[in-house]
Amino acid sequence: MNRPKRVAITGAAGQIGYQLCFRIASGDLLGPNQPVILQLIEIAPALDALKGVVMELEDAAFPLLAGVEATADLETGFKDADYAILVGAKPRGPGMERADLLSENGKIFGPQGRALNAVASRDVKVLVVGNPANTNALIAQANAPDLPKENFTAMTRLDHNRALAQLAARTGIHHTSIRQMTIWGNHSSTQYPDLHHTLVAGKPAMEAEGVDASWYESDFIPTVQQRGAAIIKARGASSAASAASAAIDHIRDWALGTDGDDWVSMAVPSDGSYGIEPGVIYSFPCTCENGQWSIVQGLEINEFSRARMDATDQELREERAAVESLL
Ligand code: NAX
Repeated sequence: MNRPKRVAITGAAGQIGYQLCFRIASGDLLGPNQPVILQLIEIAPALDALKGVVMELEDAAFPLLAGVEATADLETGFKDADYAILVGAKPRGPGMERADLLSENGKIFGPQGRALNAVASRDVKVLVVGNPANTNALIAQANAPDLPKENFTAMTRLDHNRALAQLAARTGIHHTSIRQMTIWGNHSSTQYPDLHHTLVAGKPAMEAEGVDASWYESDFIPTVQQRGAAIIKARGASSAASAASAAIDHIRDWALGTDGDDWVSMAVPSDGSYGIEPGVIYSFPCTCENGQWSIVQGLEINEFSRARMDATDQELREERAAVESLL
């Protein structure tokens, strides 16, 4: 058996954290031959609830679970972590402006970045799920100067998977036969789900049965952008199992590699590719190999896409400006 990998999760007693713990302990993150140690982090008032999660993990007797720790102390929780999934965040309260939300979250992600910098594995791979995820990742990254900048990412994989599901439903082709889906930009309503490079059963998605410009612009794009709100309306609670599943997809593909000529959507530090502002954490089409992601290069960008890619870039620049003092 391999040496156990340490996976830290913040917000571990919350609804996404609760799903993540059991999926990871059962081997869904790193495969059936990789033992894991879970390092679960919560704020002090949630430690009792977290104790219950630990008891359930013990009771599940997972063969791959080599240990569980539960703590409210960041340096204990991130010690030697190989992976850190940052889920706990401050939700938007009534009347709260975006700038307030960003600065409240800065108070969480700044200290978390500093703790990762101090005690995590020097190659810790970080995924931020807690919203506003892209800019929270930027804050954590800025506070961890000794760690590789490219190891700080944010989650748009749920949006990617939602886009696959919508296109599969429209075309009647199973999502496993759809490749090269792209979400550009911010995990917010400005995100741009792009079908211009997507293949459905090997053929261009924009020419697939049931797909035309009107459906794409007036139905597909807004449905993907607003799927989170539709789930809240139907379930009375925000997406949890699908969000945890997407977080697992994100880390698994990053660690173990993407499939052949397919790619995935990951929010990563922009290197200026496709004219996007360098430094912002922007969702690009990415391939992964040997634990490293790379942005897919050379895709042709038409005018329609350009305008939407720039709008979501603009939003990320504004978010960055709003948290400048924390960077
Ligand atoms: P919950 O409110 O169920 O759980 C959050 C947990 O985080 C709570 O148990 C809370 O005690 C804990 N927490 C808060 N501050 C913390 C801190 N400083 N350190 C450690 N733990 C802390 O929320 P849940 O539904 O699990 O959602 C968590 C976050 O994911 C939210 O910010 C949400 O907006 C975000 N999402 C992001 C998505 C994405 O695609 N990027 C999709 C799903 C989800 O909406």
